[in-house]
Amino acid sequence: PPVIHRADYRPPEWLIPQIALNFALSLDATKVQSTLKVRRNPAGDATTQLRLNGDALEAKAITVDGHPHNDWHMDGSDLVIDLPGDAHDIGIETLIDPTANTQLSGLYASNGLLCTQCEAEGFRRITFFPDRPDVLSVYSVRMSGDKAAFPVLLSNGNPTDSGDGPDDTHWAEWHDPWPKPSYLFALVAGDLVANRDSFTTMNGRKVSLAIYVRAGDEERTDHAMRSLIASMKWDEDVYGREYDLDIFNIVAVSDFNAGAMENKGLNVFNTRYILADPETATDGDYDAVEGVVAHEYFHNWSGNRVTCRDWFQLSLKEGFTVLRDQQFSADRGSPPVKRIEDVRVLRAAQFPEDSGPLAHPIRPDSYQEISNFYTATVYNKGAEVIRMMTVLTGMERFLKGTSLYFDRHDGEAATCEDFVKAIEDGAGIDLAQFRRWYEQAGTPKVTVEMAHTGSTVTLTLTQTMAPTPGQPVKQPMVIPLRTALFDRATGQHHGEELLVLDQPSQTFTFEGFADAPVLSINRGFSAPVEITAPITADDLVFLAAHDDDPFARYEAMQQLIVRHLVAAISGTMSDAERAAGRAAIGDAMGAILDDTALDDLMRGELLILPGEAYLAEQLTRADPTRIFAEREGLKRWLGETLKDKWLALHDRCSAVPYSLDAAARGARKLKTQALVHLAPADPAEAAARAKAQYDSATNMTDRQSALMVLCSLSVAEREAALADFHDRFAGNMLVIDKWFSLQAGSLNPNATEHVKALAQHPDFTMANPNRVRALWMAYAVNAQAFHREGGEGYRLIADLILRLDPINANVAARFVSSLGRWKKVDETRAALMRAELERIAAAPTLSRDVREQVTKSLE
Ligand code: B3K
Ligand code: ZN
Repeated sequence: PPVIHRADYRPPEWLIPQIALNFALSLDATKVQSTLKVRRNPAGDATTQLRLNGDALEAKAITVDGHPHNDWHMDGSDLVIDLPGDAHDIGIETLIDPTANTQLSGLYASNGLLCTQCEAEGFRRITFFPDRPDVLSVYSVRMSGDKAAFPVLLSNGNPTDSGDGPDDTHWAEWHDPWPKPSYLFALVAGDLVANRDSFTTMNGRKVSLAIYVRAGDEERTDHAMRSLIASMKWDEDVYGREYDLDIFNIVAVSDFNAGAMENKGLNVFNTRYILADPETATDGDYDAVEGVVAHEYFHNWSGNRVTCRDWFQLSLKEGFTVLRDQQFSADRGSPPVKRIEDVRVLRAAQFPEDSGPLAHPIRPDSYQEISNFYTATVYNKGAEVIRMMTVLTGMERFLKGTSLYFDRHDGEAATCEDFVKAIEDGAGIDLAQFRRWYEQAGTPKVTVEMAHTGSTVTLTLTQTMAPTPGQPVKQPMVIPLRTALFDRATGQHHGEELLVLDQPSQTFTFEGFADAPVLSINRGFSAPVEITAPITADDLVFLAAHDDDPFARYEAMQQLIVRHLVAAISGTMSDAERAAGRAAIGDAMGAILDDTALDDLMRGELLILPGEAYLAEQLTRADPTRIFAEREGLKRWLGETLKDKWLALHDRCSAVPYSLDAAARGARKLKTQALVHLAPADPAEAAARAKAQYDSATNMTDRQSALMVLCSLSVAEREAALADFHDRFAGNMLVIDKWFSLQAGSLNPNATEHVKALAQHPDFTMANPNRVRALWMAYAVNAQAFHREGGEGYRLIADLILRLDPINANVAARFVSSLGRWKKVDETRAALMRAELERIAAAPTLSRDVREQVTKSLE
């Protein structure tokens, strides 16, 4: 497949100021009549041909300026029309089968509903068009269809007219006044009910809000509606952004490749990010709904009003919008807890990307299939890069920069460079060297040395960055590190300072220290880097108890455990060292369990053990089952050693009644931590408590965590609870997805056997991405099962990829990275993983999506 390079960007040759679309809707034969006003782009290359992208489309009838036109041909899947003049009206008819569209890109059917997903290149599966984000058009849409099958007809913008047609049909017309790229087009037709509300904007515009779902689901949309209203207000208050249409609609569909989509005025969501009530959604689900609703709403400015020039600029909208939704969620809840959660995601999902075969800068230089670049790097690291700008400038100056950005580029298709320039101009900062964060892939490593002479402390910071594919040599980055030096005696620090490392190596001095201080560095995770610093285990225990930056407390706890486990996994640890290491961790955890000044949500964060993926990142090459065994061993030891405290904690928290406030959520989080630590230490006690918690649960958080613990144990209560859960929620597929995930992601030694059986369960289907992810993604990240000896886990995932690829290439390609980690595991496993990648590569037909990921993973 061809490689597309960022450097090859050319402006479009033709512009399409207006498009009118007329849909004759039907589940298996929808007729699309498209009328384009095309104008030669003065800034484009001269040509007499108009190239319109298509994908699996056949052109039925083509007219130019109202007359049938024969001067056209197909070039691959593109339609190329010869045009004599500078301005024409083009008419094109296509016929599509939404039911046969299992890729869920373009126009497809989901349970009798018709809906669209056009980002990135789905519009070309609906009609022929210059399907690139820098061609902005005003859309007029007309839909007609059977009244009973499609009582609700929605598109972007405002409804302008509607009426009845012949033979029990009806029609509706919509007009979107804001020019937009084709990836933001949307249409929904089906039998839906709406939860309605309204929002009055800062300038007094009343906006009608509606969340459309299947009948029966509307009771579970209140949280999403509250989140939407809060997002609209927050974007006004913080970024000064007002909504710009009279209506804002959201539709929830159960078959969806991604989480949600920010189509102008008509967001389409995966049901899992809309529906929530206490009985069926966990606290984590509530947070996810709030975060994704906000994210899509925020795209109205960061993405829609200012869009991307080309797909290499994806992080322009995604990194910035992730930062915005993170800031919003922090403001709505606990800022430090939110920061810790975001860093945990970054370390678990993005750091491995940066150190693996698919590493790419947040602004990639090339791609074969753009769908493969909706990654943790573009999204989450993209957000970290912009967050560093806020660290360097302060929020107030940063917001001057973003206001300038929105003003300067409103209505345009912009680049990452435009964004950086606007921050430079608006915030008054030089980001020349900082731009390397857009250019270089990889996670920088910073090594710290500390010297103390007289009353002077000297810190020497050195940065390095490992080579990544296509980037053998790296240039030094700008790394802002919030730093404090603590007096051991007083437990206080001398004021936080921002150290900006921009050389390969740099020295910073501090005066006034009679004794060598304790170093607290990268506080708040001010830079997305790995730090190696001379902080003893005692210092980490000190920081875990005393640091006034909550993130730094968490980080000290993580480092204490990471260091211990890394030494244990590497086999460089004596029994005495193991005992001493465990004792230090046990003391620190005991102190956290006893600390009355801590709120329970934060306490929960401090008690969570570092994840296996992050541990693997710390090791050049490791046996994943050793990582698992050492981590479980420590958990068991903590369960035994602190048993009374875990039991007391579980008792205390079990007495807290259900509510969504922070204290009650904190209590639920701690109940889970208590059971998780007790399970390996005293399975009978943990099983009894988990069963009681399950049986008396009034909410999904308690029920799911109890079931997770039961599921991990080989106890009698396990089967009964799983059967009860399935019966209780039969038909509610979002909850059945939890039932699949719990079993597939379980610590249970028979997880692989369970997964193989579940793949045959009547509730499982390869046609639904949520179901596929619930079972198989949970399995692919379950290290002890996926990496089981003999390579069965690898074979199962390779089989899945091969079977899923023809059905849904986008989702299939997401599974390749699990096999692509072969360089990080022992050689026996590496060979087995490679063999599976080679088996996939040898398949006679592969999608571009899977082909690109597999080829890169084998290099
Ligand atoms: N912009 C969409 C992503 C769609 C995924 C396309 N493969 C969701 C989001 O980031 O808001
Ligand atoms: Zn987004």
